[in-house]
Amino acid sequence: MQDNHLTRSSVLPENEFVCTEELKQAGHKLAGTISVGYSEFLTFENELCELNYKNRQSARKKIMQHAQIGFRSLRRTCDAATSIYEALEKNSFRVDRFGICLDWSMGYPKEFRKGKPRGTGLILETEDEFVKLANAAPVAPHFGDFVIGMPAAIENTKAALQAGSTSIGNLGQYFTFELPGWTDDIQTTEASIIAISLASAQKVPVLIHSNIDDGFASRFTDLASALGSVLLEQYIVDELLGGKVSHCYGHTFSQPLSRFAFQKALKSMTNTPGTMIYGNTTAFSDNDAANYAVLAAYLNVDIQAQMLRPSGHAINPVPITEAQRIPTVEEIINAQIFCGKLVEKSSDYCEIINSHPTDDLSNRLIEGANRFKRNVLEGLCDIGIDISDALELMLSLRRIGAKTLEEKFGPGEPDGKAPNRHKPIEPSPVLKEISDLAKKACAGISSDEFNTLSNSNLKIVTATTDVHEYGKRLLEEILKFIGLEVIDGGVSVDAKSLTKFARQADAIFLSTYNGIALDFLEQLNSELENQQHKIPIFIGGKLNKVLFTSNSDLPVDISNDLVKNGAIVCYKVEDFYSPLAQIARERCPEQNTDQQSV
Ligand code: B12
Repeated sequence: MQDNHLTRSSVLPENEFVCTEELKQAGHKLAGTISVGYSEFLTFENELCELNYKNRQSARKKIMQHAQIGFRSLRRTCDAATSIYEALEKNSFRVDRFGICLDWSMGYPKEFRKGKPRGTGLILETEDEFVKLANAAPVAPHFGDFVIGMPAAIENTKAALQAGSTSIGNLGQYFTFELPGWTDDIQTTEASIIAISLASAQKVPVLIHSNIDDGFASRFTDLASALGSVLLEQYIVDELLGGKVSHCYGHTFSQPLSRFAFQKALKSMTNTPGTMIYGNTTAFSDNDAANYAVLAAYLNVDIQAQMLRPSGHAINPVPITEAQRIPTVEEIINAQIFCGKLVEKSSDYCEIINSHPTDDLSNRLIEGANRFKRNVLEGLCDIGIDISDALELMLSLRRIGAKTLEEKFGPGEPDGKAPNRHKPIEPSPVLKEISDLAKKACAGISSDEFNTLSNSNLKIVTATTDVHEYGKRLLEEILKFIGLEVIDGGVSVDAKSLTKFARQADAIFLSTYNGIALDFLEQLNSELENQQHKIPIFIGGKLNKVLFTSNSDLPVDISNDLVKNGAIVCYKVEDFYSPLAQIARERCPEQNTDQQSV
């Protein structure tokens, strides 16, 4: 939705929807035949569900550990689960839960999956494979992504429950993720409501997981809005659908004080234990030693927060190689042992911490979050959205999107100069990180390139192939600094839509991370050829792919293939300066001569 003037017909032009009550009933009916299956973890721990386990450990102030596993093949993932569990046990540590990273192609219903773009994640073909994976070790299986919130929500939730999982997500993804070629957001919403109702009608509580960084949080400019999104999801899942939503945050929380305060605020707003706190992975670079410092820094905040106020979240030591590639089993084990030891060695830090500044910030966040929730619900009600109807509310939030939601309903003081027109209660650390990166990159442009480009009138369309949009935002900041016109080609675009934007532009800047760079480029080239539009394509991000012929299942670099297909490959933003300046010179040789003579 581009239009900032909200009306019911601009948000929900359809006349009527399936009644949410019917969807809830459908979920409850399914619960008559689908129930939480055998679980190696629950049997080992003598518990009925992960929620009970989390509450038990929190009461003992025992800090839990989460490990994310992200390989393509089932065999490799099962072997990894067993080895990680055993290695930690041998070292007297415990990995409490495994985050299972399904591939995004798993988000399509099975009958539509064939031929769809694949990322780098795990693909499970049958329900038995879910069971095998979930029980590869006595560790809680967390089906965190591409289950709830996706078109395949019902079938994937069924399989996850039957595999003994009692923590299933990811509602955050519902609000922001697009599957290429899938436009039926009503089906996605209906399937998600049925899946949430199925999970919530189980005999034992099932956590409806939501990673807010996958959702609106990473797009909001204010941490109070991010916390407000937690309240809105609680309203939808707990109040309207009778479930138990459980939140994860962390990727983008790079400042210790706000990371700590956010945990406190979150804890005071819910009785349901959180799933996990994600690592501040945006701070990793290609320097291993520096990455260990990043790991220790964010883990220590999370350890102290859990010691002071256990919120049931497991903490997540992300392997230090994560920014470079999918980590190996050994790297996951090292990070887990590092974490276990850090917990052991940091037991009474909270005694030396002055918590007043965190308390203040936490209170400001809570106040702002409540205001945001109120503003959103009242604002939607005013334009005729039935906010007591989960389907209408979910669909409206998704279609309106983070930017407009914050512009319209942001909790801070109105401020025309602020990015989303409100002065943030507490600015999201992402804003500062991107602007720091932009400043650094701008320092690297030569005055000749700067002059050539800023006088060139080139128009650049920026876009991403998937949810990762920081690279795009960074590029936009730099392009605007240079004085070039930016056309927003969108986030998670498909090749066809991008081609439309490209017609008004002189170059495409594409940022891509999910292992589909080559397939996307081939489609884009063919769309551009159909339109007989020749335009340079700059491409950057994570330029890899899991090859069909691979026997390692790990993604390999495909930069050379991208070059063969005509793209200008950029490993860092600075790589675009010289080739773009060259394009500017070729387009307008006179201007170039003028400049040289200045
Ligand atoms: C932040 C992040 C997220 C956030 C994104 C938030 C947002 N709104 O953007 C969230 C949490 C949502 C997320 C989700 C996922 N992520 Co992620 N994510 C990352 C992370 C930590 C940082 C990427 C980033 O934005 N960096 C900041 C940018 C500014 O820096 P940069 O990437 O170094 O880019 C530089 C250059 O490449 C260049 N550049 C980038 N693009 C372009 C384009 C042009 C034209 C030019 C000139 C330059 C340029 O500019 C930068 C500065 O020089 C990386 C790991 C890492 N540390 O890199 C994983 C990573 C990219 N994610 C990954 C995965 C698998 C996922 C998920 C599929 C996981 C899941 N199962 O849910 C989902 C995505 C699902 C989907 N449908 O898209 C993998 C990709 C695996 C691969 N291809 O090998 C990574 C590498 C993590 C890993 N090691 O497994 N993620």
